[in-house]
Amino acid sequence: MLRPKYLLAMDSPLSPSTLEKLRQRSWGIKVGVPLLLRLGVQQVKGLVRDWERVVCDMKLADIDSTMVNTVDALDGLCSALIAHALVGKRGALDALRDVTRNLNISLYLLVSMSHPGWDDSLLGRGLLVAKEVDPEGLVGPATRPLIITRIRETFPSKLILAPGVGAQGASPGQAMCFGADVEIVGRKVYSSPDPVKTMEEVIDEAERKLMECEGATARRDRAE
Ligand code: NUP
Repeated sequence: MLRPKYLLAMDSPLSPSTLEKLRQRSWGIKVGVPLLLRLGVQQVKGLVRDWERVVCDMKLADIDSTMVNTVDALDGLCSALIAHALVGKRGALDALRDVTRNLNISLYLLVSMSHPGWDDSLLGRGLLVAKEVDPEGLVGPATRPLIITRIRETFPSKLILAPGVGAQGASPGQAMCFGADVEIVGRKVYSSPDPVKTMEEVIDEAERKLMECEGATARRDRAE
């Protein structure tokens, strides 16, 4: 079995040596507004230079020209970019779709959020917009795994990323059991006294969970 895939949310800077050890254990790194405001684009670029996947979590939700301008200002930092699906396609995500395609940046659309106040009556619209825009991936809440299953049913073969593991209460591996490909973990790792050990523990726990749920699926399939 492949090791569970983790995207490290680095919302607070980690030392280059710790980061290098985490790189060897992670699927990718996610950077966003707090880190970019603290360090600036060029310094962040230096920090994540060796990472194959750098996901810029700008949660873009604006008109077309402002979103395109933001991509330009990111100056080649990102291999993937997160935007809100809810802003819709015409006059917004259509231009972002074009510019990310031209620059070979993956576009991940956020269709449901992990915090308690998010209203999932909006999910239908988010999924509809995502169908129209055809992103490379979707972002949905590890904290509500049944929503992950709905996203998976709508997009059987697209990448699904799930934030909320650790500090927000989702347990490692749960979202993957419900259909996510990659789980996102931030504070639990970067605020730990030993981030590398904590990341390993998270991945080990996810692996055990996945073995359990894949075993359960196989038993169910045999019973049918
Ligand atoms: O719905 C979302 N929830 C969420 O936490 C969408 C996100 N992109 N995130 C991001 O995932 C959030 O901004 C943070 O960078 C990361 C989760 O971090 P933590 O709760 O594991 O510290």
